[in-house]
Amino acid sequence: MVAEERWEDAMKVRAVAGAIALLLGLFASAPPITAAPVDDGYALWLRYVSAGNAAVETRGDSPTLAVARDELRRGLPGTAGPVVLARASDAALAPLRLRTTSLGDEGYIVRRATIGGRMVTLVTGNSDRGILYGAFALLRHLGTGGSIERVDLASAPAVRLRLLNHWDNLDGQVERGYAGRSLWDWWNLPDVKDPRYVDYARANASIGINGTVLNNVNARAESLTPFYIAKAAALADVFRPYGIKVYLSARFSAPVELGGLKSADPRDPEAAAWWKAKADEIYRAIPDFGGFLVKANSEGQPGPRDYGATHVDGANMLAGAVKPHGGVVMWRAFVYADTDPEDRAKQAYIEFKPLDGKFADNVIVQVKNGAIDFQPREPFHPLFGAMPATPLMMEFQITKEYLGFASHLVYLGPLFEEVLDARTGRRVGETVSSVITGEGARPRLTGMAGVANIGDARDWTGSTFNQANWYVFGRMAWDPGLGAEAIAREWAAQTFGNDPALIDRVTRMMIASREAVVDYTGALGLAHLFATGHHYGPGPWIADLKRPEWNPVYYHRADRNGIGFDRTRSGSNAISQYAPSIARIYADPGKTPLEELLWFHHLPWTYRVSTGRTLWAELVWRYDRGVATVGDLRRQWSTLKPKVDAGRWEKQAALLRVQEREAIWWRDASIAYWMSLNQLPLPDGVRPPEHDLEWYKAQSFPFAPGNPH
Ligand code: GCV
Repeated sequence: MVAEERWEDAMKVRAVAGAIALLLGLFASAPPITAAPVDDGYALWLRYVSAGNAAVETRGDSPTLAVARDELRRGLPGTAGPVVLARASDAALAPLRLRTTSLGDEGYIVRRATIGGRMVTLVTGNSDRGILYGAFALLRHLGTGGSIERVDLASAPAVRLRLLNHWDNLDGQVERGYAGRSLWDWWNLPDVKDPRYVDYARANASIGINGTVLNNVNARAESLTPFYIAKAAALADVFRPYGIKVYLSARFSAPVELGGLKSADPRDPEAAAWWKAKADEIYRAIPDFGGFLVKANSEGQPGPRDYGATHVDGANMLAGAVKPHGGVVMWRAFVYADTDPEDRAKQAYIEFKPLDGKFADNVIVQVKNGAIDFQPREPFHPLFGAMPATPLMMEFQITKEYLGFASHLVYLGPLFEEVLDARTGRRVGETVSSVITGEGARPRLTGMAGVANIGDARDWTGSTFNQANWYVFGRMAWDPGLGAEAIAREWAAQTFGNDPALIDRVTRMMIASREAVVDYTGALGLAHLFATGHHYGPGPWIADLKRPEWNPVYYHRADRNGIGFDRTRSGSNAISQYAPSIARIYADPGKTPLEELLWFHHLPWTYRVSTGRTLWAELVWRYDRGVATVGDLRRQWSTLKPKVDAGRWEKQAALLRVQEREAIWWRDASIAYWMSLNQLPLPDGVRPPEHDLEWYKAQSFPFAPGNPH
């Protein structure tokens, strides 16, 4: 039983109790018989307000149709009138002459229609999965204030692979996970199938997510043993009716570690045969297994380069193993090497660009949104648009490794939108979004992955607002053009209720929150200023780590005179990896957007930026703006106390207190450090840091969550 049902039951008990009290004339003085249950956020955005026994009919029979029907019965008001779920190929729909070709195999139509002489609400698609997505679209329509009498929806997903990437380890720890431990109870699987897996699948299906990579990209070979394949198969069985395929991260050296081979060289027929046999074995257990995700030759992971082979050799060899079964290989482009003195931001492009057009047709290259690593802001990755003959898949990070973990309220919609809308300059009108949706290209694999922020925390993601990041990822993967604000509004309506004033306020808070985290962690294109390992809190002074590009000083390059990473021709020339029209903008500090200025330029502290302030004054101004915005978030949230249940309101209020305190910490620590370098006074009227630099440097957080071990 899920929370909303418990909540509904409890409310029914309360209603009956209230009626009895009223009858006895005791209403005003009687104490409540049951206390209102605390809303723990478990129900996510699937909190249907007027559940009843709506007449929902399915024409045809399948597990997917059954779950679509059950969801509608759970969520539609009893007055909804007949709702019919039918495949587009159903003869009864022929007179309607529906245009279903463009729906593909996952799109849906939801509209009023006369079927068999009866006016009904029709939910249809070319497949049962399409119908399932249509059912959720109908519930969303109602949950955001739409009426069933005028429903008229049609939609198809923009990309084929809409995947969560779980960085979950087999021991239950989640790398960069801040919402408890892994949902997967590997120990008790396959026998114990936690009912929560069904709710996970429902939530994902409701936003169009159709695949999940179960294990960390820093993979253990053991996840490919029969013992773990059986466990993955059990999860696949639960997820299948919801249109969700299971994928696994594959450790490239598994043929050596599990198979006892001498080499995992992709050109070695023995290694290829091992993978083929392994794929066959997996498909026997999971007939619709999606395929492999691979992190190769990156941060110590094994890969084809260990043998002098290329990423193409590695990816194509694995692709050959899954191809007969219809599987895919998602090969990550997140590579950089400590032996390479080249600017880290350039390394993936240097390695992958020459491989364009060489990958097998069931390989898709998975590229992070920016060239470094999921920073609060990064310019779009230069590979987007630069590999026209290769399918590229977006990788966003939903879990907020560098954005205050699960503690800070940061809505990622504006970040996703900014990247997707970026023009590549390579072809007329081309954007990052059109690259990943494959617009204008021959039909090919397309996809978007999000590193999951889900754990076994009761509210799944560590806070109510983090749920919005899961939600916006799914919605944007379905339709990158929806817009961050529109998605925030629909999430707020379904999560907190359809009160326009509340939705306005929550949406404003969400939209403001992204720029706030950029401001208080380091604006103007600064990046990677985080404390070591866990990446929580400021560490711009760190300079003693083994690899140069692990040190914040590598990224900001600040000294007495200036700050920023020169990526123009006088520096690393990373700008040359962008299309000439974009590179020309980035070459000129006067034209580079302020938001990206120090990503591309090393400038004197006294440099005057477009606002009229000096660089130093602008940076300080933005730290203060970030702190002020968080203060404002707190104030806005406090006005919503009467409109939000106590359970969720109190937790968020406490987290906002943490965020305000930590925004101040970030600001003060950073300013103290920059002042130790530039020796400049603070602009007039600006509050000095509370402590001296040594105090900030002395802070340590040995047990911060999510840190790999
Ligand atoms: C899974 C960053 C993170 C690592 C992560 C890596 C990756 O470096 O800090 O935890 O490893 O990205 O995306 O592979």
